[in-house]
Amino acid sequence: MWETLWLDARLATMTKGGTPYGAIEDGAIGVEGGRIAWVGRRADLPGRPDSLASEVRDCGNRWITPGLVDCHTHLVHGGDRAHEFELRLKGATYEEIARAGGGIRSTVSATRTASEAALYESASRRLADLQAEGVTTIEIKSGYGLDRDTEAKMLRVARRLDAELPVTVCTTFLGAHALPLEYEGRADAFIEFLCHDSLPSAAAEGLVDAVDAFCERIGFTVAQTRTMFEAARGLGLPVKLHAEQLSDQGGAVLAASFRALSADHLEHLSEAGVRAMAAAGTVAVLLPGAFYFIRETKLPPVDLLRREGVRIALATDCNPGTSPMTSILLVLNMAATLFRLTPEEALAGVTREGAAALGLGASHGTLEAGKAADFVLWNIARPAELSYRIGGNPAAIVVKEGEPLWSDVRS
Ligand code: DI6
Ligand code: FE
Repeated sequence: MWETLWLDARLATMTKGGTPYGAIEDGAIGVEGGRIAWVGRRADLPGRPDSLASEVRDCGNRWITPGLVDCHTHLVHGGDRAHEFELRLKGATYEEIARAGGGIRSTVSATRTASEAALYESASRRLADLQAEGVTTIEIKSGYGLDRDTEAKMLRVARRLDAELPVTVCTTFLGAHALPLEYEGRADAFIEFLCHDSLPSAAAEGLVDAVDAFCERIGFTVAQTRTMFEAARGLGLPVKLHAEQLSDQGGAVLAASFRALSADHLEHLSEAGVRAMAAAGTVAVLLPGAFYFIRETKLPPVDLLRREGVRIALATDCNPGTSPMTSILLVLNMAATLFRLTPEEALAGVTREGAAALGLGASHGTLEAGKAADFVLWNIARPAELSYRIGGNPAAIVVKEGEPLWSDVRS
């Protein structure tokens, strides 16, 4: 007997190679022990519904998708940058503000002074917005501490969100996000500190699932990024990279050479970068919220990524400087409108491909037997509505590991 059988649903399983969206009309999902025990057409159920599960739930012919995955966020941080936003609207550029000691550094000060409890409180509020729109798995980066204790504090908050709330959190160490004031003019020494002190101590505390860096003119060089990646490799940790966001530094090629889980942003990605990612199986994570917010005009090479078979994921990049965004559904709309992804590619980007970008492809991201019972019931007539609408939240019920955690069933 299963615990729950969800009946009378239309499933967007998001499995590859079959019908669009992996759709199953008149579908059913059996849940046992937080996992999907069975999924398929109701007609193929191995018995009468009430003989199969202790609880049978009628989905009212709603669409069900996998739980959504936000695979790139800076959810934990102190303060906000609304003031900087105001300056930018008066003409200052992002790079000018960063060079003048604003930008990331102002968030670093706010994050250093915030207590762990305050960081938990503000991050859980942002997380609640995402959960309401169906996010059940999220990646959270450090990178606003830039000293040993604050980097660890941020990652501890991320781990606590995972432990205390119905969400799966993957943590990423992003010490190489910006150069802190105390290392001004000594970037190599800062990288040394990260590799030999901050990262190993966070890893020893079990706080690190992956290692990231910001490879950019206003961030770190390819050589410094390579040093970070070598330290990660020494600790047995997978890597990913903020690459080619503002300029082409060759970061994606480097990331691919370390078999990175993902390379993210990629507006300035070269053909060589695309080919290297394709060969390495590195997922392209596109972040249309940041593209929109900084009014970038160079588009990521979506056609080339498609042609070379690079998997494309999407995420909010939720951060106070370049993407103060807590709507995963708006990401879908922006990806379709700005990057010309199809609604099916966009939905895959926050399910199957988002899970792949986190190394969770075997356990999350599609509706398949054996995977986590993370899924969302939607008040929509067709899956394309999820990327079509701007505003509004059609999520009816969000299910995390078999448990309905939020429900607003409008008939
Ligand atoms: N790229 C980004 O878009 C964010 N970090 C990064 O490496 C911006 C972070 C910030 O401005 O606070
Ligand atoms: Fe980012």
